[in-house]
Amino acid sequence: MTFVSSDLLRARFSAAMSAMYREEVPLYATLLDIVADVNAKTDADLASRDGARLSAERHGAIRVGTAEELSQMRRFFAVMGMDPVGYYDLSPAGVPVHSTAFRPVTNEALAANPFRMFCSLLRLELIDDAGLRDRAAEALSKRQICSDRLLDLIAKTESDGGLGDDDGTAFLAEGLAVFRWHSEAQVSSADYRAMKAQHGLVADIVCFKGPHINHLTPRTLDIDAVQGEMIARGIDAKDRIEGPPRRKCPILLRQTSFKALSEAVTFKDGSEGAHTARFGEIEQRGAALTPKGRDLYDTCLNRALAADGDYEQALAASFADFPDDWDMLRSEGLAYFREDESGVVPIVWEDFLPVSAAGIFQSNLGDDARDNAMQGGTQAAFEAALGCPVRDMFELYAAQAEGVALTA
Ligand code: OOG
Ligand code: NI
Repeated sequence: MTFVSSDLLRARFSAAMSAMYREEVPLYATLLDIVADVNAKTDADLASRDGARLSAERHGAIRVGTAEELSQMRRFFAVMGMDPVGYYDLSPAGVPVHSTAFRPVTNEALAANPFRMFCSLLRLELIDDAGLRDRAAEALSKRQICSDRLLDLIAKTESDGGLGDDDGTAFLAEGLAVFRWHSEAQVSSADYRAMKAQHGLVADIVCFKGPHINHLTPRTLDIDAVQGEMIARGIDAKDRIEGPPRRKCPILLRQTSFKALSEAVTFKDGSEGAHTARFGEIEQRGAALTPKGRDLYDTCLNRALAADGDYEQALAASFADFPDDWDMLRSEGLAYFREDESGVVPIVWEDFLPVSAAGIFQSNLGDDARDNAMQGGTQAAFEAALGCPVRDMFELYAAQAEGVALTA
């Protein structure tokens, strides 16, 4: 029996998600056009190295409601060679979820297709109204996000070690359906309003049949150019690019998005309404930073966030301390590098940034961004729900840098 490789399944899944989202959110198609134009014109340092993977590259994001759903997602993404990497607690920013990212981890798998999925778990315990919390838990307990057929195919992969051609095709079709948008809400309009009043994310996660994909994000080589073009075309773009400032040597991740669209919804009582959750995002990826580099990044970013006045200026000023030269980044141990045919190259950051993620969440909730203190989440609680530990991103980058063979 020959199995379809997990790399191929992941590449096909990523392409299928993109095609589906293009139909569901037409502005995403516009965004892809802008990104393709800008990338074609950009002769950035990273371009030549990542050219092959660039046009197929994207990440997505989903939000699930229960431990069972999260562990099903872990098993689902494992079929496509995607492991949970990192733990993100969004509660300091007033977002009642904690998260991980499912992604490939080896140099080879990343080169084949780097598709990642940011996956958040609702922290139901943060709903303070006990009646509402019970109604939310009940709505979630009634739904099954994966079809029986999909669960069978996941179990088959786990026992046999892979899927044949036909099963692989069925797996992708059933998998795609999990993330499709459903306009029929599973709750009454009164419950929807109550959940939305609690937090926009509660309504988005609890009220629908499944964890609809909430954005897909192509990678650009020049995010300032894409942002400028979005504004020129009158697209309702987020006003600030998250992450580090523009630099000669890009580091980590810069992100911006266009605001979520309003989509028609029918409630269980037959009434009609609208839901605002799904948007488009663009990212520019740079070099992965070591723990030392990451500390320096956090220091610079926090200084800019705390400053008064113009944010862009404060950001540029505070990052003046961050070396913007590949040799210095390397000699000071701030970024990860590896050797390939073209010499020593920076390793691409494959992960996410909690402050940026919070900014993306907040700009797309369709209600006022909140900043309420919330009880922090714990990695242990998240991992208990997930059913395994998350992988440490710094260990993965160090292994990539050393050319150590990693086991998926
Ligand atoms: C996820 C937001 C985080 C990113 O790129 O930082 C994210 C969400 O809105 O569900 O995707
Ligand atoms: Ni994103």
